[in-house]
Amino acid sequence: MAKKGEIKLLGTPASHFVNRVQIGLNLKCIDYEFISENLGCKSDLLLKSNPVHQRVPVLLHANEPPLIESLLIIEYIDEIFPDVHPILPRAPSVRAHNRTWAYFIDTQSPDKKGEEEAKIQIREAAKLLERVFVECSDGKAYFGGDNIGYLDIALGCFLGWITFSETLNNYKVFDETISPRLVEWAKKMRSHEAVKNALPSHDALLKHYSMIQYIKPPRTA
Ligand SMILES: N[C@@H](CCC(=O)N[C@@H](CS)C(=O)NCC(=O)O)C(=O)O
Repeated sequence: MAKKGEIKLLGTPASHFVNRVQIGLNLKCIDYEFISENLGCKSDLLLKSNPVHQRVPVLLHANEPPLIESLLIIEYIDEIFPDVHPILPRAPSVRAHNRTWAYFIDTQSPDKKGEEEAKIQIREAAKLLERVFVECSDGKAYFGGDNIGYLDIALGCFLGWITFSETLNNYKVFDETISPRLVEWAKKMRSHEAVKNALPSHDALLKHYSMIQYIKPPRTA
């Protein structure tokens, strides 16, 4: 178990990548210090800890070199704290399968597309992920089976922003007709303590969203 003050997480609460690490730390009951970062004016600590990408999350563990990349941080905490809530599947082939789909999740980026194109991409991704869910969950509640696993964390960290954008755009990312199992999964995830305590509130996201809209250049056709 981590000693008090041994783990620090550098991040911003509105970042789903940071939320991903928070879900992992919560599941493992790891006590950590959250160091809030202002991405508009990055701290020396962030620039020193992640000099190449200068992005959050960064995990600082005692005197170890800083760790970056949310999925790699999840793997790290799973390795050094293996006893409480194992995250990665044990079988190498299942691990590889999970990592493949986590990579898929992180490479879906509808940001730069038009609205209709983005909706089609989201729908196609939801269809695929529904199939992956059915395959991995084996009739149980999570990708990880009875417990939240690697893919649950990889996808679940987006639930804050998904809920927010569904309200804002009146559009369902996980829809009963396309991904009924994922609708159930999302409900279950949102009510899990480890997830609930990591996801930002609607108001926090609204504040962040308004700020981004204010500084973002207008989209060109
Ligand atoms: N692949 C990275 C992505 C991290 C990332 O994009 N972080 C964003 C916040 S959500 C960030 O720090 N952005 C600041 C910047 O790019 O300057 C991960 O999984 O940790």
